[in-house]
Amino acid sequence: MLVYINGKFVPEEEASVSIFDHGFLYGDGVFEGIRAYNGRVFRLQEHVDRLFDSAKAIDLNPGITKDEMTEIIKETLRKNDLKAAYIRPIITRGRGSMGMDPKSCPKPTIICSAAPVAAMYGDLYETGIAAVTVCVRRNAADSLPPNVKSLNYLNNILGKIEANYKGGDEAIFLDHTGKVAEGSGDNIYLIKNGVMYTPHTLNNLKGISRMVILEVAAKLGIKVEITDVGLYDLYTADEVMCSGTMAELCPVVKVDGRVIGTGKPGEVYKQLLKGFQEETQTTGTEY
Ligand code: PXG
Repeated sequence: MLVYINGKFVPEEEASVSIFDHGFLYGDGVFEGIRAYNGRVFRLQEHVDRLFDSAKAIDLNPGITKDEMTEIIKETLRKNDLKAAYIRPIITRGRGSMGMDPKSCPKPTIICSAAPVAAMYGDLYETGIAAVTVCVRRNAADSLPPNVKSLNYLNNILGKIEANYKGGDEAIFLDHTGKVAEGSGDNIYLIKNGVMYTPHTLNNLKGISRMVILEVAAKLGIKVEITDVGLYDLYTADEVMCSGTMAELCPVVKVDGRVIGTGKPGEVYKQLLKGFQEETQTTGTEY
């Protein structure tokens, strides 16, 4: 694979960053996870906007324009002749001295790589996944805001480790006040009596798949309430599901051992999945 790094495309074996890059030393940087389907990048502009918003939130000047970043993403796909792929642009604080102060980093590092993808939950889309809530809380909005897609994913990784030990396919994070936040790499929804509920984005990432799911729900005439969600709401839901660029839309049929609804992917899930797939398969930016 050819990888973009600081103005050049090089074979991946030759792409390297300094061990003094603050992205490596401190997780000081931001990234995106984007998909291409059928030769089109899905919601490209939204991803580039979020990348730049993440950078803004951590006071990181990318040193390139959004148009330039957009072109780098498309060129990475063209150079690797990929029609369906996962794309990962990264902006780090760049090389600096030891010591966390970003003042020692004059120039950000810009990277973009792409690779073929496999469904994140394998065959589990047919049967649904089991999720478990984890002890570790989602970063608070007044710490590292969960809206920042930063290179520091340790909060998410700690949740994932805990879910692995507990035998869950995915972790569900609560925030510090006990409200449901999100999964380790996806947003959460529940259906009760035909209404869809999902948390506000103060305690989770403003998922681009989430935006698409809300659009699809509106088109289907499904009533949506963006509101606080508690454990009780999840345990007593008719359906639970999660969405993300990697996860796409995935049914959750167990939460903390409680069987959700019938224990099978529900009817609302199936309708939303169809609408979501129509979007991913037929829309996007050509390259
Ligand atoms: N919450 C979190 C914490 C995420 O990391 C989402 C929600 C869903 O957002 P999008 O915009 O993708 O609908 C994410 C996205 C990976 C990987 O490498 C993780 C994500 C996306 C792509 C790749 O594990 N998470």
